[in-house]
Amino acid sequence: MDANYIPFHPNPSKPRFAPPAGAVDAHCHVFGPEAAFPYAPERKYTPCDAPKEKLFALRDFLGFSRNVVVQATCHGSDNRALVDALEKSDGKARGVAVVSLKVGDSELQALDRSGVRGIRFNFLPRLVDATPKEAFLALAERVKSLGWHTVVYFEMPMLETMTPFLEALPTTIVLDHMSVPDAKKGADDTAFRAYLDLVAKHRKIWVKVTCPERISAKGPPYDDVVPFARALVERIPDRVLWGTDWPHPNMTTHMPDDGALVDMIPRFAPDPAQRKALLIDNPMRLYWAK
Ligand code: 0GY
Repeated sequence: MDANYIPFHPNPSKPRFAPPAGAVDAHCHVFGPEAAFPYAPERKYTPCDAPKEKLFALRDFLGFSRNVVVQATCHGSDNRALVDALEKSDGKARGVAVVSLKVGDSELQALDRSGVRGIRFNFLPRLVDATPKEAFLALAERVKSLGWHTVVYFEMPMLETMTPFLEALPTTIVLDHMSVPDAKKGADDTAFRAYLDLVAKHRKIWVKVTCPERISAKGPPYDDVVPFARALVERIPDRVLWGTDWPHPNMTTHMPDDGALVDMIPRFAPDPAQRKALLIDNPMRLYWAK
């Protein structure tokens, strides 16, 4: 399969906003390189190679200190590219893996030693074939004893059917990309208000205020996404995370400028104390506790 999405931005702008020292990019990926780490046969898309060296260079260029590398579906449950990145990061990266339902305890323990701190459950039909929720719950029970959390990726129209599952999960939960609200409806929409109430009620639920480029109905500079992120930062300041989502898989309309994404942070979190929580305290608590 040829690569079928737009490559990442070749030369992002230098952000005007300087992240505070110790800031964490808490959602990004490494892809391949394919010659060393082949893509999964069951993948729904083939990315361009986005190797760890490029990610680490981007981290430094944008002014971040650390990365959380999240396993994407194009690598399936083969976490070798992820583990390689963690092991070559000088302790500056932690990971979120995808594991098969048959994963053994020794594999989970090895992932833990490499710096994995969570597993990801993906509910997007365009990215994965469905897994029964009971199977995910059983996996969550197993990783709980390692102190790991679960990252759950679903989109806002699924909120009602996802709620009992989220309530049943025994771990801390991190929701990807604000669960992709409908930007056209605005942050006062009933569904997003219900979402805010749900995440405020359950202290185990965290949210990534990421992916304006995926959520926006208007495109750059993604003004229509700011009210969603801001509402979350205000409502659950100690349970929000921020990340670039580099190299932005499956962007078909345009490729974001990572520097411009960093420049959105003060709009999401206008107060320096909010930004310290978002960029340092929260991700450090979740990913660098041990
Ligand atoms: C993301 C989002 C996407 C891709 C994946 O696992 C994946 O392949 O998550 C997407 O297409 O929305 O988290 O980068």
